[in-house]
Amino acid sequence: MSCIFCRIAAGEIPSQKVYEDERVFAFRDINPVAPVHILIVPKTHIPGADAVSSENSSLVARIFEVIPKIAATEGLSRGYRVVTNVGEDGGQTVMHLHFHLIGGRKLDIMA
Ligand code: DGP
Repeated sequence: MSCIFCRIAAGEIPSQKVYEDERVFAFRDINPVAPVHILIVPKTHIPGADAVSSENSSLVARIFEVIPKIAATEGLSRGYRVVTNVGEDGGQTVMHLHFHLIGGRKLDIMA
């Protein structure tokens, strides 16, 4: 298994885990841009948001069920941002679907 996020989700590479269930894994970003910066990933490999289909979209739904739970645990009652980058122009550097949960400060307007 060569995908780094597959290996993190499998526990093969250490991470600061914040949530795990049968299908979803969440851990702190190694390069945080805000006081709270968590990555939420499916345990199953999906290359990116451009590879979501009727076959795997239930995993995305599950991730969006989990996000508010993590946000509450992290104390993000004032709000937060959920971002997924897609492809080179979108700034995606890890080709395993992941959602950035960012918060803990007032965020700038996005470019
Ligand atoms: P993106 O640019 O959207 O593909 O985001 C990838 C993010 O993944 C980036 O913010 C840094 C983070 N990241 C990359 N490698 C690791 C790692 O090994 N551990 C952790 N915790 N985060 C990583």
